[in-house]
Amino acid sequence: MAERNLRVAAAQMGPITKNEPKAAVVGRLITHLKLASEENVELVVFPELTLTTFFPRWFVEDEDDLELDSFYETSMPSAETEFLFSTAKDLGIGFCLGYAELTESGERYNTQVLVNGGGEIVGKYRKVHLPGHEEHEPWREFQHLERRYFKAGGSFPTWRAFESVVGMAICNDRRWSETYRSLALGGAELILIGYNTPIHYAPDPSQDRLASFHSRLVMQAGAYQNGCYVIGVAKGGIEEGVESLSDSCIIGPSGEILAEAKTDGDELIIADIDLDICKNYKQTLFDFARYRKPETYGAITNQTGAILPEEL
Ligand code: CDT
Repeated sequence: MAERNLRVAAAQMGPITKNEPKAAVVGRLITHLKLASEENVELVVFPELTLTTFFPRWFVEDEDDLELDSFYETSMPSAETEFLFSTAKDLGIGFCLGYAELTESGERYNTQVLVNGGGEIVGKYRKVHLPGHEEHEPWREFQHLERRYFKAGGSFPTWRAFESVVGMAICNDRRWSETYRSLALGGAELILIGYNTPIHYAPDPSQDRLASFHSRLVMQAGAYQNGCYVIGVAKGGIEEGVESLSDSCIIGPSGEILAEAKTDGDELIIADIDLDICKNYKQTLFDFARYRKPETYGAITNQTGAILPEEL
């Protein structure tokens, strides 16, 4: 059997200001692609909502507001991203790009696409777990209105690409073990996750100092428990006064970190991965077909909140 080695990169982004034109952002993405090409990278992963500032931090009352619409793409490639697609195709590099999607019927999603080395979109994922709140909450230092500006996606698909099986997840999805297990049940060996994680968590600021630890904890556990590689990619640094976690990293099926970002800005980190190592885990300790007990996991799909035993 031929070896399945892949050189992958996490293309971390530093802050994007509210007024930064998408064309300027695309220029930064292309700088990443060119660097990646010099290093013979085959797949580059960009963050969640890569093309703009993280706009859910502001309240906009009217959803038909044109300024709000300017953060969304109505097609992909869009006019502004066409050059990204053609450059990647010329370089023969695949990529994963997060963006805000506005459909023809007016639905809004937090979306990520997977593009192969030939410039074709081979997969589209819409974020399932939308964190934050729906209404303006003035007591917060900044808003987190993803639940106002996006509709939730409805599945965790996987695709055959890059001689592997690939799945995607977006930011808050990475904190939920169901995400990784759903993708791994679709055969995922490689899980691509873009994120924007404000370090300050208003409902419980005691978690602020743990932002980096929690981000690694969930992605490393997800990788190990499912025998997958995980590529976690941040848009980090201080953006419009709000500090977000950087800490992009590439994690192996052992749960170990193979490469990690050292800065809070635009930074490309690279790892050589051997996809066949996934089998070491998927065919032993986490041999799902042999060891899983789905008949005992009914609560996972039948209920959302906890149901406690009756009080005595
Ligand atoms: N973008 C995103 O999903 N961020 C969330 C912030 C959580 S608090 C509202 C995250 O889980 O990192």
